[in-house]
Amino acid sequence: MENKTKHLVTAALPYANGYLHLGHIAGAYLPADLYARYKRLRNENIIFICGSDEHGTAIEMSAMKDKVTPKEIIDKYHFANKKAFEDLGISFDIYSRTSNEIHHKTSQDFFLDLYNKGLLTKKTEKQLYSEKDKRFLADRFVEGTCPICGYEEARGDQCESCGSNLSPLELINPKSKISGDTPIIKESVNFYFPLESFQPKLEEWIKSKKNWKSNVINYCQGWFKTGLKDRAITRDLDWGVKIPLKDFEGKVIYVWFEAPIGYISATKELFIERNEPGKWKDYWFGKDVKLIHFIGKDNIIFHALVFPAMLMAHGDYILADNVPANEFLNLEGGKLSKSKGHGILVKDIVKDFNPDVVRYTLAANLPENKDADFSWDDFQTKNNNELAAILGNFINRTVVFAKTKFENKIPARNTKSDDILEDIKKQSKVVADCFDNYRFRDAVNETMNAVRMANKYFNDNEPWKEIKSDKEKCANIINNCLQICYSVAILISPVLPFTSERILKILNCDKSNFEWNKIGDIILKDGESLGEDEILFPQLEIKKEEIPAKKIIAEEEIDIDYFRKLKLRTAKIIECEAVPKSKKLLKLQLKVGDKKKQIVAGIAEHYKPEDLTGKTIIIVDNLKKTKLMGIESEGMLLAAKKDGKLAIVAPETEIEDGGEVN
Ligand code: B3M
Ligand code: ZN
Repeated sequence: MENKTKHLVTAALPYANGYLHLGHIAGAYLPADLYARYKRLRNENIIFICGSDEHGTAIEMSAMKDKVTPKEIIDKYHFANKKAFEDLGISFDIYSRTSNEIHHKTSQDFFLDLYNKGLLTKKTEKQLYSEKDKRFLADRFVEGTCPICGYEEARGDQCESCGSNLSPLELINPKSKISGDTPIIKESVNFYFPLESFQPKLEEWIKSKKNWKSNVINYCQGWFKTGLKDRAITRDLDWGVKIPLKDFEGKVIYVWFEAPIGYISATKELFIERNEPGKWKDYWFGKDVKLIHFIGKDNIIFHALVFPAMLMAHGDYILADNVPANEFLNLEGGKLSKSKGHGILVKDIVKDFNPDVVRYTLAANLPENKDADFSWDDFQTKNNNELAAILGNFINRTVVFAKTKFENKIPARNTKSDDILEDIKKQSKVVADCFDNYRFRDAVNETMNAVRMANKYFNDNEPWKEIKSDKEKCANIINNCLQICYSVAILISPVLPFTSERILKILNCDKSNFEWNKIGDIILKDGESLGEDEILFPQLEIKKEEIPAKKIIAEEEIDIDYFRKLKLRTAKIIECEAVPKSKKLLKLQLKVGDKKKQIVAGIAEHYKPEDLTGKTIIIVDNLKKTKLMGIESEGMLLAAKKDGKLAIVAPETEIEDGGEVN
């Protein structure tokens, strides 16, 4: 283990001021996880590092908006995002956070190292300062008119209307976002990192990266052409890692300087947890280490240029072996962006759907070389036509056959190996080649091709016929198919880790042979009992009108007029019955004042029809008519939901139906 190549895999540290959406996952975390899981299966030495990015003005801004402290914001999102990652099966070895002491210390030491080498330059600059707020107004803390396009709400760092990069001083008529105060100009000293002087070294280094993706190389070339500029690496802010020097109180290290150092701090933390505190150095200073940064394309400059330059400046550290950055994921053709409220949140989708289906749909469609699109139609197709029809079908037909014809045992084989097992082994090499070269979409496709081969073997060998004519031959076929089930469990596990576990359970197997190199081997022993079969991927039928709006529209503030558009009324349930063939739906007949209405509600798992008759509830009365399982529904009842519980919302005291709810 020790003298093998080490893989140090990082995924961008998400800001802890918002929930993760599918765009984030497709950009960095899923490809990183696929890679990490695959490498582990190959018994490679690999650690997979991530954590929350918890500094920067964006976080201070969110705190101010919500009238809470930055600490409250980062705690809320750190734990929510950590859980969302776990629910989606993203298998970090550590999910740390940049607010940890160890990170502050590590970044400060890094800063001091460069400072002591005389590499950092001090510059006195004019900055906007609010006497009322008693602080400098960096980047997003100031708003004013854009000097380029005249947009009146341009931010200190950027105009959202014309896209120009701005500095706070360029704004016409600047105002503090905190108090509305008009700031004055005051001088302040900040430190700069000499990025410009690193350009020749960076150019040479990037030139040696023959196997990098062209989108990343082109992006870097673009920067080289414009010419790299020195960068301010400190800010006049409170929230962040303090500058570890006297006379610099009230200033912090710029978030983009310390966040990548977070990869180093998190590695230290991981090995402290593992009781080998000095071991982090084997990775960051080691000879035979591959550092791989998985990121979205908006972070290329920091991972492919700025951070490597920082590491070069410090010396000793290894540099990235690869930065396989992805393009963007769109949703139903539009851009996924949490600020525009147009994203599917991980925490929501994993509640309603099998996380492996989410992983599979995204993995098959990663924005590796160009932007890609997520659509619910595709999600459903992937579940029904690929996961259920190919993978689920093969596992199911095999174990059901063994169950019905061979007493749920593994029938004895009479050959050592068979061509089909060799073919599956060969195919696993094709898949491996895709993983090794960061071609994850292809890896998914080739994985499914292996399962297609397995289905073809089953079909071509017609065990349902052989069982009547040649039971021994049939036993051999089914034994092969069961061995393939085990191989498939290994093969799919980077993409479908939860399903892989379920297959092992169905096979009644442990993980003692769970290694990539054993794909195609004979693992299961004759005569052993199988577990219980189950349907791995039930058919999905997602109706457009059933996709809850909340999944597409993230929480955003609304004004009172928007709320008033909703006509909420009290309604009395006159009759209630179950909808045949549906686990979730009840059909309700309502009286709403002098109107009668029928609605269909997804509450059958929580209420019995007979318990509801006679109750007064609250409905959205002016919802467009729709059909659920062919039944007309003319409104929607209100119910509260949390942690799998559901409770219908009802008036607190007796009140007539038809009453308006405000
Ligand atoms: N937090 C930006 C982002 O979430 C930033 C990444 C830091 S990686 C060191 O896109
Ligand atoms: Zn503008």
